[in-house]
Amino acid sequence: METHGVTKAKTLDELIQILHKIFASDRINVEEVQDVMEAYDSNVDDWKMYSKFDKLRYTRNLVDEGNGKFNLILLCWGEGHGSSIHDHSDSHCFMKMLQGELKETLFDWPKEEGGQMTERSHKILKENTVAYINDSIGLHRVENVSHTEGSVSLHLYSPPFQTCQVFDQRTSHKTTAQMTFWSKFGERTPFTTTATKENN
Ligand code: CSS
Ligand code: FE2
Repeated sequence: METHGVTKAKTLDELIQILHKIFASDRINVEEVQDVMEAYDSNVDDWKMYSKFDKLRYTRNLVDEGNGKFNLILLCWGEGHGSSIHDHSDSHCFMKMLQGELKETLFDWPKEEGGQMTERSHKILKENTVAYINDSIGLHRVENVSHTEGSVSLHLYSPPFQTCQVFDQRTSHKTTAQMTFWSKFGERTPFTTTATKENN
């Protein structure tokens, strides 16, 4: 259905179909993507097969590979779980809240190593809203600050990326982090014995 030019997806599958159409084009309109993701009303029945929580840290669960144009990933954040301060490897990052809330803290890119990082602003992302960031906007940290409720968010990264830079808040020191999946298409990712897998 079209309302104010935005196609409203009734299910997550419909949303994925719409996103495939949008990303078939080479030029993408950030506001259009934000609008279609926001228009979808989160329904747990649509995404529960991807929703997997871990006791220790947030999980990354691959939902769709977007014909190679984007990755759609469901992130499950237990109480108190959070990311490092990180960049987005020159990609677009859209974050749709499906359940609960997350705190997003924005940081400036450090000018030099050695000093504390500058916190620019923070906000609480509410259910069904969509946040957007890219490297020209800055860096961020994302956290579930709730002591009682898990949070679930749906992330669209375009183009897809497998590593990002993470930053130490006190020293601004930067390292490269591997991004791994807890599950893919609803199936637990086989355990690998290579280097420590870390979330970002
Ligand atoms: N960078 C995190 C989520 S905050 S955008 C991740 O995808 O693991
Ligand atoms: Fe991020």
